[in-house]
Amino acid sequence: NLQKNLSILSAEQIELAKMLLDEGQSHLFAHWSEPGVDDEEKKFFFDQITRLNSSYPGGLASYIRNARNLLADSKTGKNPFDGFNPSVPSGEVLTFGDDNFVKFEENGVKEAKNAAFVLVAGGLGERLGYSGIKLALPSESTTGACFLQHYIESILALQDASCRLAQGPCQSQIPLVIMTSDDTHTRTVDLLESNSYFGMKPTQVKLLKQEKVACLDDNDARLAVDPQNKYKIQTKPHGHGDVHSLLYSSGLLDTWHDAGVKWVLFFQDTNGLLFKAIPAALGVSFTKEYHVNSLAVRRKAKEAIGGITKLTHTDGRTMVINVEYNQLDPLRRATGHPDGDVNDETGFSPFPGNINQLILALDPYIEELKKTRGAIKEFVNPKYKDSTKTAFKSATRLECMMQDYPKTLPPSARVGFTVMDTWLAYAPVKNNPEDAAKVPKGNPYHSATSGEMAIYRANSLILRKAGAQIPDPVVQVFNGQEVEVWPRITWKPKWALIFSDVKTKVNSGCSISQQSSMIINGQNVFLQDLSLDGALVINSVDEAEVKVSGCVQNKGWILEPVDYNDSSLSEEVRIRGFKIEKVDQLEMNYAEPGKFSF
Ligand code: UGB
Repeated sequence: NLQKNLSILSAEQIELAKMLLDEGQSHLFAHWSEPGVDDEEKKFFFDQITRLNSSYPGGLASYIRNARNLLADSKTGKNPFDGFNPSVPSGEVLTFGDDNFVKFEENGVKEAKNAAFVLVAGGLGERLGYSGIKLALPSESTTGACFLQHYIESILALQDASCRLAQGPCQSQIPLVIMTSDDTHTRTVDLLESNSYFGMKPTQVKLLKQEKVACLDDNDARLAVDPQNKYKIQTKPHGHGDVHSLLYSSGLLDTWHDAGVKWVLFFQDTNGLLFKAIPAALGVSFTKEYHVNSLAVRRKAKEAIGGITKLTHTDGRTMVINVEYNQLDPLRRATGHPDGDVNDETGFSPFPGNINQLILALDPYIEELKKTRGAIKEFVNPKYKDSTKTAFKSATRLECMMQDYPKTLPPSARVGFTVMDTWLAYAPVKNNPEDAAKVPKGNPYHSATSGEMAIYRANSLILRKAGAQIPDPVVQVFNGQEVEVWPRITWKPKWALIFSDVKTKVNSGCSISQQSSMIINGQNVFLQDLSLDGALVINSVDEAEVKVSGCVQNKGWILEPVDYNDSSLSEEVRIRGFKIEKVDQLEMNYAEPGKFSF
């Protein structure tokens, strides 16, 4: 069939066709029509093959060969950790607010002008069941600011703070790369454009779109033909590990190097707390000269996040790497720990939980990618029809994860990690309400409800640590999840990035009741002996210096539980299980430069 169609193909397409035949893919052409029939579709087929070929390091032939090897390993049940013994690695364990933490934060802010940020946002978040892109989801409901707005405002605040500390002129514009996919690209562009890039210069933001990879029908790695279209290969996402090959092929890393960038910070799409942990973690990377620094939190045994593990091979090799939660338990059992991954006397697993926030030193990163072209160790997870492992229930594909980057590094690489307080660093929004409600008691829900409540808790605890009187939370149930409800306090990142900012802006005479809400939307706002029982909103331009004191009391904003199934409500409200009823508030606006007291 292909022979008959050769006349309509270009020389390049004929080369690709030969490669496919050499790699055992003749079935792809078995049902092709005669020349003159479906010629356009045949061109589309080769357009797709060209894309699949160019977007994979080493091309489609490598993909097929890698797949064959990994599928053979999977069939024989080869243990990817064969010969490795897991142990708990050592890293930097930080406690919010102590001297060590404060020192790292200050170093981190200084260093931020030399950073570039990379946000992986190609995932659709099927588990969350939200129909929009996750970056557009409000991170909390007092301001309604979405995750992307919060991230961009945090990066801009870091940029300004870092430049203020620089000796001499500083024109730094921290670059932001967002990795998208066909599932998220257009909506990410729309979100940025319709919001004027949330204050960032459009040239500061680059989008890199990841391509999906070919699906595989059998253990011989025969590519799967789309059931709806015989001229199309079925594809599925390859995973967030693609970010490394995309950065490499984009040429951005060299541009950054030339511009003086030293650190690349990778992060995920829905963690509203993350930027509270970034300055200290960057300070650790800088101080310890880490080539790789993974942010981690204490993790409950069997909690569905990967564990940072030291693997020591019988031949002496060692690496510090994330081991996914479903592998850590069997690995422990297979290496003399019959209980598997269990909590120790602290009530947590001794293996810190990977939150997939990586800080890489740029120069060694570039060196490594020159060797690997950004290819990351892959895995395959076929669902077999039966125990003979000869047929799949549905087509599978290779996958890769960004945190597997250290797997190819030489032993000389300085790979470390930084454990942060969970309340400060990690509250992702990943699970839909029904699944969240089924999470075992004591384990985190990772839902829109818990993600929002975690922001209020963190802000309350930070103010408390700075000396303000903040009462204990009350427990409420939303969408079947029991959560702590603290005062609903939010602030713009430029108000306070690090603990010492908070300490200069809040004095110990302040008190905020549990029913209160407060939004600080301004840079130079100082809370002095403020007593708040109600709702207070402060809006001020950067050139205004506002001192807020005295007693503010009003009916405030009420958290009202809502029914998840109430289709009259927006999806954003339903997935968190409550809405904020704005009954009464004091709103103060300072639109002019000057000094003001209230
Ligand atoms: N993502 C992409 O950009 N492209 C893709 O193809 C897939 C995802 P998930 P996951 O935080 O607790 C990770 O689906 O992969 C983006 C770690 O592997 O939310 O199940 C996507 O948009 C795990 O070790 O998470 O698990 C999102 O921003 C643990 O750290 C990000 O990748 C876990 O996250 C993560 O995708 C966690």
